[in-house]
Amino acid sequence: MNAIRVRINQTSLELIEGDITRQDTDAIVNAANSSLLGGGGVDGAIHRAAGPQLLEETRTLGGCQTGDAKITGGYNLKARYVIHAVGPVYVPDDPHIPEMLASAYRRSLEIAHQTGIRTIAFPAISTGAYGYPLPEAADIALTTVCNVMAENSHFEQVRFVLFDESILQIFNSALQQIVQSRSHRT
Ligand code: AR6
Repeated sequence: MNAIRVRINQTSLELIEGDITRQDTDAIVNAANSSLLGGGGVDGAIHRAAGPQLLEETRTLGGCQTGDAKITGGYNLKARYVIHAVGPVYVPDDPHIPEMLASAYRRSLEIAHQTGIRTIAFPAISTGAYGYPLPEAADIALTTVCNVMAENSHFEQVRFVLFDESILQIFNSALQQIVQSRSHRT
């Protein structure tokens, strides 16, 4: 499947299969943990690609709460900034968990806007080590981002970089449903 693109307000929303560390957007988002000291998955890949200066900077930040985000430089990455977002560990039937995942996306976009970032790439936060089921996580991620895009037009491009074709398919299904329900509202 090729890239999927929709336009909401002034922003192009794009879904692609790929590696988040290789994106040339102004910022890439890290699926971090609350220590901000690195880990596996996206976090490990970003720290390896950015180089040791990234850890030097994240050490100074005092960690980050679940549902929040903090920004650093991108060092050896193409992206100028990394926004470290902390998603929740999935717990079935806990009503706070979806809100914490939405908050991780919202806070990343708030910080990006405050920094003047116009293009940003997200991974599927919480869907690896943190165990969030992909269809639910995709719906929350895309609904949150689409709502921010509908409210303001600060961003030129928001890109989701999904690690394989099956994750891209799940995000695409969620996006088609959201786009349909939005078109029924107007
Ligand atoms: N580019 C894009 N997506 C990727 C990449 C990549 N290079 N590598 C993995 N994915 P995860 P989490 C996908 O585990 O669930 C770390 O140890 C992967 O297929 O990276 O939020 C942190 O330090 C999955 O769909 O993040 C935390 O302790 C998605 O990215 C913890 O894991 C997220 O998987 C965070 O867990």
